Amino acid sequence: MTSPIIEASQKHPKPQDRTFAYGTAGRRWGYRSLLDSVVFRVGLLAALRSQKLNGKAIGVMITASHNVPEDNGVKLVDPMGEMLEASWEAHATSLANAPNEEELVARHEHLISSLKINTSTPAHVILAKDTRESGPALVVALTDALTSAGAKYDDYGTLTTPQLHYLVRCLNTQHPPHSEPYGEPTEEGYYKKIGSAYAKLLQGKPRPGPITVDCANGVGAPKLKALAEYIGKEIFDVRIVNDLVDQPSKLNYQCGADFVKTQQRLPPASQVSPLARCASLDGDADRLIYYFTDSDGTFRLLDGDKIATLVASFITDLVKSAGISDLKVGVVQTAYANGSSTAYITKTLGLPVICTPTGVKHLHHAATKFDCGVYFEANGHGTVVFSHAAHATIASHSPESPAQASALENLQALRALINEAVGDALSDLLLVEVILAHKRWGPKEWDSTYTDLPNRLVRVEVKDRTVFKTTDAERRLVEPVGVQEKIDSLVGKYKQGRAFARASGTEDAVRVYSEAAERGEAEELARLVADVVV
Ligand code: NG1
Ligand code: ZN
Repeated sequence: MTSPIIEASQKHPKPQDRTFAYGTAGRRWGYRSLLDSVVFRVGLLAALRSQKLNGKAIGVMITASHNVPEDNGVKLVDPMGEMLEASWEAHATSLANAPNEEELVARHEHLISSLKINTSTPAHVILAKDTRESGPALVVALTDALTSAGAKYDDYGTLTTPQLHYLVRCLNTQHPPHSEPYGEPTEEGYYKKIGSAYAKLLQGKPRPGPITVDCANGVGAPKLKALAEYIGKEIFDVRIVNDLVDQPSKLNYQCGADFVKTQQRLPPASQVSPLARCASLDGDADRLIYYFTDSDGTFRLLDGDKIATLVASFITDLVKSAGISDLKVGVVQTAYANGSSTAYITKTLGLPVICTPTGVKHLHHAATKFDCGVYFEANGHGTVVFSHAAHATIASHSPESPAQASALENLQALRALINEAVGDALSDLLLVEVILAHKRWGPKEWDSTYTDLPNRLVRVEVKDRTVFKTTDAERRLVEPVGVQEKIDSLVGKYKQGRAFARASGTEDAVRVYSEAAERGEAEELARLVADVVV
């Protein structure tokens, strides 16, 4: 008898000449025809993951984030809304690379026995996609796999990546031993949760003026509209640009968080007056960056580092004002964080900083070491996580004055506003708006907290990026032998110089980053390091 998996898999055959690997942020393998078999096989793994975890809901998101419209990708979401446990990435790679149906079934069965999976446990998978043209066909590959594996699934249609993470966490916290559900497991529940926390935090505060948000022509546009409708124009006056979701070729084109961060300029569609607050999301709305033009027309970027410092300082003040003394706030960054931000956090805010390798899974994990861990990549992906102890303290602390009581209430509302499961551009946007209103700051006051060191990021094409091996949170190369010494001697020649080279986890290239006291020097240093690497 042919197994249902073999039969279903024959409709989604693997291209013979390809090898796939689970990347730093899920998988991005371009073109739909290549991804069809990958998504099918990820579906099989999602069902196994759910069975392994006693039928907990597992999420599958089809998106390629900030990448070009022709790309697509697929990511698994673990029960508490986190990214897939690292040890399972190898299983994804193994299934994705099985050369034919028989081998796929053999590897699938091997996983069942080696991971001791009880296949009579009902599996539950929830799925969503972004607005890419290839999304619907990939959903067919996914649901074919889930059906063939006998898994129950719910298709939530088009969502932002963080909305799917939110839903997974809600579904898995509805019942004991969880004492309170994360939220209602619906899209409306998401708007309700973060929208009402936002309204609560703005009570008695100056109404924020209008904000222009570039939605990268992606899924963030309709979702931000829905959120804004829920909250109401009175306190959330958002002007949306780049919302052409019915023109898939426009996704992330000349717009979006990645465009603005790498080009350091306004998206052409944004026509804004000086000192007006602007923000950009990426294609699946998990990254957020702010910016504005100064009175003299200069473009000023308020990136993930600026968001992290703003959030960390606000929470620190709130904790203090609430009279809580034993809650340790810390910040997690990567090597791409601007040196000025790190100095500001440690010297001015007096908070500890941990540096991790690139990729949010590393940052998220390190952030859980603090009672309150704030993590952001410079590119705008990040959030805040609270430990169990911190949640308990915030829920049960007794204030000793009306001022303490009000700070505590704000801290409690902040917990509801923040999407702890994953970096979430919509929730982060509301968070920044709240903090600016509380501080009575415009973008210029925020920007003036510290001045970024001039920096440069370049992409270097190399013959084989796998020969580049790093240590010290990717800040130093151990291989190829001798290259780090050359970088060190170059860096030593520049005032406030810092540079590193590492292989990209998502593209076939090496990235070189440099910083120095002057713009020209930062650029020269990047060029020289790139020459050493190539
Ligand atoms: P790689 O390609 O490994 O540098 C890029 C970003 C990461 C992260 C991942 C996943 C930079 C320099 N790198 O990783 O921060 O966002 O993509 O999307 O921005
Ligand atoms: Zn993204």
